[in-house]
Amino acid sequence: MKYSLWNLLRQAPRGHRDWPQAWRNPEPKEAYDVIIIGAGGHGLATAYYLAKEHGISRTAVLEKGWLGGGNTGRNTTIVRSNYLWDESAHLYEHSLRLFETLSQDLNFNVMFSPRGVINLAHNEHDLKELRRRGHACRLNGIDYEMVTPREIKEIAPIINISRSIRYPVLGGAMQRRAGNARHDAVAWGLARRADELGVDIIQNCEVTGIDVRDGRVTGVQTTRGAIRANRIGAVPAGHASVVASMAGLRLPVESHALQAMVTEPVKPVLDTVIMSNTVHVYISQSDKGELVLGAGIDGYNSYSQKGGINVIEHQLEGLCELYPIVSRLKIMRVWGGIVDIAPDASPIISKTPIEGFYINCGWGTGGFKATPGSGWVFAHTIAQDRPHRLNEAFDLGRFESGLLIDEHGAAAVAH
Ligand code: FAD
Ligand code: PYC
Repeated sequence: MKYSLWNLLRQAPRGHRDWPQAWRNPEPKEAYDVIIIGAGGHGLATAYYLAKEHGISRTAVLEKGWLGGGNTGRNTTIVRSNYLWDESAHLYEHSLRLFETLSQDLNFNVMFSPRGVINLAHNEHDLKELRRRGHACRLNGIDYEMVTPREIKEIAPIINISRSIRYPVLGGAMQRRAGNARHDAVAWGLARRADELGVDIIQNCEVTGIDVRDGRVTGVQTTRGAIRANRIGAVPAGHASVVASMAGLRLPVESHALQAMVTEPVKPVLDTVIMSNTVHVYISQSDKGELVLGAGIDGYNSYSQKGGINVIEHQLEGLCELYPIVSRLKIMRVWGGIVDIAPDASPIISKTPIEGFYINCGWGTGGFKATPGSGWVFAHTIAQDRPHRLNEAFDLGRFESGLLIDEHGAAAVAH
C-alpha cells in the first residue's frame, strides 16, 4: 500500500478500522540462514540490510519482548555525527547519511528532522575539546562550527547565558545537519520493510542458550524451542554480556541505567537540540510539544530499567538554571533504559572467536543515531564473514592490541 496524501484522505472516513498489518507474527521455523538476537533498531536494520544488500532473507529476528521495546523505544532521538576520531566520524557520518534518506528508502516517515545539535561549553576545557573536535570533524568533511553565547541565545531564546550562574555558557559548537528522528518510527519502518522482504520477526521469544559445537555456532535455545542457524548476530544492547556468556564469551562492557524524562506539552519554544556534557543535561522539544530532557548515566551497574533519583535531581538543578522556564513545567514521565558501555565509549561490531557468532554492542548512551549505519555494516560483516572497512576498527581485538577509540568527549552524555 502506498502512503500518499490521497491514500490518507481515502482511508480517513473508515476511522481506525481495517488497517493493513504492518508485519506478520510468524511461528519460528526449525532453521534459518541467519538468526539475529534482539529486535531493537540495530537488529532490525541488520536483518533489513541483509535482505536488501546481500539477498539473505531466510533470517529470524528473535525478540524477548516486543520489537523496539528496549533502548530503541526509550531514547531521546538525537542523531548526529560529530565524533573525534576518523573511525567513528566515518561510521556515524555514514549513518547520518542513511538517516537523510531513510523515510524514502523504507517508504515510512521516520520524521528525520535536521534541526541542529549544539554542544555547550561551560569551562575552558570544554571550549578546547569542542574546538579540537570541530577541527577533526571538518577534516573528515563533517560540519561542526563554534558558536558564541550570543549566537546560541539567538537560536534558543529560552537559554540563560548570564555569566553569573553556576554553569555559565562560555560558547558551544553546532552541527547543523544533526537533529532528531522519531525512534518508534525507525523501528516500525525497518520492521515493516524487513518483513516484506521475507524476514521473520518473532516477538516474545527469549534466547536462553547458544549452541556451540567444535568452535562454531549451530543454533539457539529459546523460550519457544530450539532454532538452528550457522550464523548468529547478537544485538541485545544492555544484555550483551548476558547473551555473549551463553556462548562462553566474556565481553568488556558494563551495563548502566540511563534516564530521561518529558515535561507536559507546551507551544513551540525550542527548535534545536542543546546538550551539556559537563552539567549532565540535554534538551529538545518533541513534535507533541513536550520538552525532552536527558541526564547522565547512573554510576553503578544495573539491569534495572529505572535509575536513581539523585541523577534526576542533579539534572533538574542544571536544567532550571540553564532553562528557567522548565521550573514552571510539570514532569509527565521519567523512564530508564539499560545501556552497555565499553571502556573507550565506542561500539563493538565484530566477529568473535566462535565461528559464525557475531556481536554488535557497546553503543552505550549513543547508539540510536547509528541505527541504520550499524545495521548496514553488521549485515556486511555477517554476510561476508569479514568486517566492512567502516567497522574493522571496532572489533574485539582492540581490547588486546590497545588500539582503543576513545570517544568519551563525543559521547556527549557523561559516563
Ligand atoms: P535495543 O533497542 O535495546 O534492542 C536490543 C533488544 O534485544 C531489546 O529489544 C531486548 O529486549 C532484546 N534482547 C535482549 N536480550 C535478549 C534475549 N536473550 N533474547 C531475545 N531478545 C533479547 N542514542 C542516541 O544516539 N541518541 C539519543 O538521544 C539517545 N538517548 C538515549 C536516552 C536514553 C534514556 C537511553 C536509555 C538511551 C539513549 N540512547 C541514545 C542510546 C540508544 O537508545 C541505544 O544505543 C540504541 O537504541 C541501541 O539500539 P539497539 O537496537 O542495539 O538496542
Ligand atoms: O549520543 O547524542 C547522543 C545522546 C543524546 C542523548 C543521549 N545520547
